[in-house]
Amino acid sequence: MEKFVNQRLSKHCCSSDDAKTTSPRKRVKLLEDERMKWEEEEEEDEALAEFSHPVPWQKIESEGLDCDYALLFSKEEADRLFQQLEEEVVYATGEEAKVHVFGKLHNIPRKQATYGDAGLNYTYSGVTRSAYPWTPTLESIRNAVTKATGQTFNFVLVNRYKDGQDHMGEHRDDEKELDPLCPIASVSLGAARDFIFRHRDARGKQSQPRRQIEPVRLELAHGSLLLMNPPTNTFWYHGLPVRKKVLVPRVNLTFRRIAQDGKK
Ligand SMILES: O=C(O)CCC(=O)C(=O)O
Repeated sequence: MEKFVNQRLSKHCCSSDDAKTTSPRKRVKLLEDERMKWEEEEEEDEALAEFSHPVPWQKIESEGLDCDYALLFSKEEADRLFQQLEEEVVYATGEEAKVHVFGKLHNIPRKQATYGDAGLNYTYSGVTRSAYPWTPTLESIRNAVTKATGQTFNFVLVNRYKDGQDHMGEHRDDEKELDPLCPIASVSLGAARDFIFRHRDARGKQSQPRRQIEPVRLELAHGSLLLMNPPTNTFWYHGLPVRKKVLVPRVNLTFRRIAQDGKK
């Protein structure tokens, strides 16, 4: 390693002419500057190596839809993370577990929790939720997602589906406080579930959809990461339909970046 460092330093640094004309003190200074520059380059290389962590990304595209999908965690890692989340996450109860639809409070067909950086709020489905401080497991999953994508996140919405009866209706995550340039990173643990995107212009009555655009159907596996890149959530709704044959639970984490004016 030292040999390599020296080779790189001598390549960048003092030619034999420099060596003749530069004072020893100045030469030491030059060498120090070069070493620091080299160390910075080395850190950048390491960071890039992390982003090119061998995640076998799969591209999913359609008109205005841009997603990346990968298995981020091995089965063993995903099993362990699922168990840890079952112990750590505190889900909302009572009024906190309801959403506003057409002016009325409704129970939601799953459990929810919100975690994130101090002072962050998120408003969706007519309710505002503040972030609990990150748990160790949520923070370590967030860091793994950042390593794999190069994106940073300050908030996560946790959804727990006890079985295939629990579900989520079609919606777009297009709230104004979300950073529009940041993808939403969705990590799934537990039961594999179907996940369906529908273009906003193809919604409406089945008999008369406004435009014929095929829905995009995925199965989100245990340990998977789905990146919904902009502008996907402008044009496409997504939802998690009922699947009566699914008998085991699933936990989904959607990591988001809330713009700082989303703070209290
Ligand atoms: O559970 C899922 O995969 C869907 C989650 C979702 O759509 C959301 O959090 O907005």
